[in-house]
Amino acid sequence: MTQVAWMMGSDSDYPKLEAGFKVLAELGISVAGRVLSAHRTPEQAREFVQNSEAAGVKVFICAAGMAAHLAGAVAAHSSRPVIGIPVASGALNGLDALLSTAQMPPGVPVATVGIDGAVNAAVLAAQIIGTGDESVAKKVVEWRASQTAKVLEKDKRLQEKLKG
Ligand code: RP5
Repeated sequence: MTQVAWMMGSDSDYPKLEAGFKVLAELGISVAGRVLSAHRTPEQAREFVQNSEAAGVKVFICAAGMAAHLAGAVAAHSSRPVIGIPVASGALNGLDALLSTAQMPPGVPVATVGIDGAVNAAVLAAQIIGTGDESVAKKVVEWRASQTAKVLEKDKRLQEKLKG
């Protein structure tokens, strides 16, 4: 069963998202990825959201650039949590997408991560799923510990360099 439905406004967004897909795979979370646009394929996007929700998807992740209304449109059609990723593209390089994604009307939240924040979106989705699934919660803790180990390793390398 698909746990996360990850929509993006264009296939040109995917390179910015790939690292997040990798994190979900590391955490053993099943994901369906689709190119669907709030403006260019509104009917297909709505249909996908409704079918995904009926099939038991737990969290939606929506990534889009420019006037990024995909996450908001999905939130309007679903009662599942929606995580929005503003993608840096176009003349304003993501600031437009950040404001369009984050600034939702009261009652229809989109949990917005930073510009191009695909990894954080994946971790947040896993944390949400982990509230009802102990094995996912445990994997998130292990993944965070591996991040800690990586940073400590970087510190060690710097200390060695500084020693000369
Ligand atoms: C947005 O417009 C997409 O999410 C993408 O960030 C941007 C450019 O889309 P393409 O012209 O590459 O399809 O809707």
